[in-house]
Amino acid sequence: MTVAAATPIELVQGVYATLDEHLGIGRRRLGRPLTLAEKILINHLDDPETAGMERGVSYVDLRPDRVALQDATAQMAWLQFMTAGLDEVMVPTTTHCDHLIQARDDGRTDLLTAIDGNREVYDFLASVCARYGAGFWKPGSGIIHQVVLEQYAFPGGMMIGTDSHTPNAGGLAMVAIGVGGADAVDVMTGFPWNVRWPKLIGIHLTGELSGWAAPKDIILKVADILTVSGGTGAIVEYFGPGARSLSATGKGTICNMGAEIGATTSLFAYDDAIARYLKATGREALADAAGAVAHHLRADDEVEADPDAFFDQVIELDLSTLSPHINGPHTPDLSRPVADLGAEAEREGWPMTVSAGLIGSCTNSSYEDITRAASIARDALAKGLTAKAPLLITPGSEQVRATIERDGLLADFEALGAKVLANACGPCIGQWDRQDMEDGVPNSIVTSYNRNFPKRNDGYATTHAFVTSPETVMALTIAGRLDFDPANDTLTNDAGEEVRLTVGPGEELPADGFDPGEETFLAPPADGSGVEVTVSPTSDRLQLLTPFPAWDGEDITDLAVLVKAQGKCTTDHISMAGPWLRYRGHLENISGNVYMGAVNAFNGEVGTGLDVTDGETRAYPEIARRYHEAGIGWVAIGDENMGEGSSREHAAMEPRFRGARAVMARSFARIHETNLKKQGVLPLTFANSDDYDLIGPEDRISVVGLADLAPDTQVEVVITSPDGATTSIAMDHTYSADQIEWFKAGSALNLIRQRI
Ligand code: MIC
Ligand code: SF4
Repeated sequence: MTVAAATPIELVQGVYATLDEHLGIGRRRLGRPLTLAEKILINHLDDPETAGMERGVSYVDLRPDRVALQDATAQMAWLQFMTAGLDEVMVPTTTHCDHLIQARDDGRTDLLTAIDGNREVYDFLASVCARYGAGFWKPGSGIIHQVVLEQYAFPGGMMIGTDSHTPNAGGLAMVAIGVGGADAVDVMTGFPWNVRWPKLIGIHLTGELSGWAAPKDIILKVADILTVSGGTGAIVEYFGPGARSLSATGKGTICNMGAEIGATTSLFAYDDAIARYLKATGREALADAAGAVAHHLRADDEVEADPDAFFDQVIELDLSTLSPHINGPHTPDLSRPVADLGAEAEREGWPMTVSAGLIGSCTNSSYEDITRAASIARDALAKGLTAKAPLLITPGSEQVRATIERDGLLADFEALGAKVLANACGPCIGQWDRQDMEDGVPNSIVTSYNRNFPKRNDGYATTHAFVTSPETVMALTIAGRLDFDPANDTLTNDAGEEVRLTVGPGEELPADGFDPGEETFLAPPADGSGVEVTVSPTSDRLQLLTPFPAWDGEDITDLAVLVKAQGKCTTDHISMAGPWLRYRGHLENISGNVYMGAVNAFNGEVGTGLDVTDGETRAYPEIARRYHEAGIGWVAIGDENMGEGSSREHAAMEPRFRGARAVMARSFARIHETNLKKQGVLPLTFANSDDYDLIGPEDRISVVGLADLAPDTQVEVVITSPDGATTSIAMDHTYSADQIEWFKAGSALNLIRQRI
């Protein structure tokens, strides 16, 4: 397997070669025209003739074209892959070093500090890639999704990535799906990838954006309409004249943040804007190949003419009337027009002063984004304004950084006092060693990122994070206040005059082409069998994995309730990022954070609960460790959309490692539910949502009749209260017949090992 710094044209041609035949099969079997998402899925089915295609019901086997891993999730993925005993990856795979770089001083200094501090992990990832034939993108190369967009994504392709924002590549008409590491290992070891045939949401875009409105505002508005769980189990397909008016990178922004509505992925059709982007990023041959099959890379004409006949839900958005939006704090779907934020902040008591503005992340760091934001910086300076709050810029990739430096755009930001950070996730994932603010001080920040859960950026629960477009971040940072509406309000400049900020149209692509910047890719050797991969037994950052035990065939009885979480319990609550990213390759050490952020439903406290062995109150990770050592099995109880957010399988592996047998919730986010299944923990949902209320802190839980576990059946759960009274409730599950084998084997990986 040769893995280069680009998708080989032969791979793309291979995918296009089957389109006629496979789509013919799909149209015949479904008896109707097809949407774009259906076309790409059908073309990647392991067997298009027999696969079930009942939306939200059938499970199907798919054959993705590529796999992408980022350093914080790649470690666990590779540690799992290594136990499979293969000599090389079976599908082109790349690893991207982006999450482990902490933002503090400036790009260069921070990068060198990270290379030094993470040497062991980077060496492991570089060697494991070389050993097994994968491409390695060094620290400094950029954020996985930006690099994938620039180098690997292609119209009509399908990829999976161990990061929830993998759908970013939907901007180039690709079906790109975020998964846990165990899913990636399925594909890397040559097995198909199993997923439920998705529902389809169509978003019909008409009109055209103008003024301060940006592509980001489309997804901020969609998040408002669909909420953080409205896309669960669905692919979101954007179409209509408004879709064709957006740049490829603008489309990417929208698809990227589709993760925040729980969508399986989002995508746009291939069009001229995508062709322009492919050409500008050196992929003329690919643009030509896509152009030749363009009719297959968009929905059939009937779909746009009568969308209700094809989608489970259709949303209409007129871009001409869409105003700039801003979402937050603490959840990405709390949305309103920028113009209304001031009044709401006043009412809610959110700090009105902006304490920092942050531009970049995988969501918003394209050339177009930067040119628009830089135009505001230039305008402000020319009008005698300065930024009232610190401004931090994280370029999405080395290519974007080198290009915006060459074109004088970084200088525009720096003239306004901005700090340019490394090409990495940085403050987007809690890797922000924030010097100018202390924990406990309520403050507001504005970012062009996608997530804003508490503690997400600087680790402080008292920071209120609002997500918005780069343009609005600039305006609010210059104004220094949340109650500033750039379209209507004025600011007082250093001469005492009232001035109005303006935003330029931006440039879709650099007129002088992209500057690739420093070489940051390492291709694997032709034969990696001699490469040694070492994991020190004394390392505190990497630990080889021991397989989880297989199911013993018995019912699971007498489980303690480790945690009953109330309200939001995202993967950040279950396995915090920031400082804990350090232990992403060491299962035992990272288990020191398990459920640390969960709100205890019995008393509202964060991160602590009752240890039933002695009645003491302790931190959840501590109780989990004690139960583990005492051999006590346990359950975790969750509310709605349990495990929302990240793809990190640590949120499933840590509970599994510490003895969780089941996680019972009102509902689950897709990736977390799958991760639990893959690692051998039963995800069960309350058939009657109010049954959540029945569970008390000292109850014992039994899951009975497991020998009869079968698709489309319920599971009986018996709750025994301390006085011995028992209540029996029904719970639902989403296991397919194949997935039940994962449970029986103890994990999906155990099954792969048996099959190889
Ligand atoms: C995120 O944005 O939450 C992350 C950090 O990129 C995660 C992946 C991780 O936890 O490593 C994601 O989105 O999947
Ligand atoms: Fe990185 Fe943030 Fe994007 Fe996640 S959302 S990949 S942390 S930049």
